[in-house]
Amino acid sequence: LNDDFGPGTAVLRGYARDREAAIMDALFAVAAKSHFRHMVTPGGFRMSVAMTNCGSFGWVTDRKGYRYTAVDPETNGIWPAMPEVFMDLAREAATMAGYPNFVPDACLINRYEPGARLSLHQDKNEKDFDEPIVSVSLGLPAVFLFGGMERSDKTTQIPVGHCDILVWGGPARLRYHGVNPLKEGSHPIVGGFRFNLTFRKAA
Ligand code: MD5
Ligand code: FE
Repeated sequence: LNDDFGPGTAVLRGYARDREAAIMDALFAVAAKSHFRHMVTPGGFRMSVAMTNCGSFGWVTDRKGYRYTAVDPETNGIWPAMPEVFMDLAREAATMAGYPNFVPDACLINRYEPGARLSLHQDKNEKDFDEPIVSVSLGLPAVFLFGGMERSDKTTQIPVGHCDILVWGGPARLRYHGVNPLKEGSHPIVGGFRFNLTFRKAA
């Protein structure tokens, strides 16, 4: 399988297209229960990306730090269940990429509006870094920044578009990454946003 962006990575272009309508329906059903919100970083900055979660655990940030919780702090109830169409897609993509045992227990849903960005960071709030992360892009195109093991390492730009899936595991799992500010546009199905489903095994 292709690992154009280095060992442990796989890019599945357009892989989610055969179920894009079911994915968008499920996404909006999740967001109707646990709404998109702009979380605050430990340093006090409001994130430009709006987020929600589904699954047994959800990723949150506030003044106290970054962590996974079983309860949505906005509703004080559990996060919405992970839709079957999400789980099936994540497991298929992971299997295609060489990770046949991936069973995510968390799906962070990121919503980018024009200008929204994600600065360079590592994902390290999960318990086991041997578990991969599966990322599904929906809607407006974006430029993904893929760095190295240090924040100062040079980054490569990866264009990501509607229904593309990227899988990050093994030696790629802790590489720095980010997303450039989203450009204005309108996607025929998704409208003026980019959504990203980020499947993890948190616990
Ligand atoms: C996004 N989201 O496009 C990205 C997709 C996040 C986040 O980064 O933390 O919500 S996930 C990309 C990712 C995950 C784990 C490792 C690497 C990339 N990597 O090694 O580059 O909204
Ligand atoms: Fe990340």
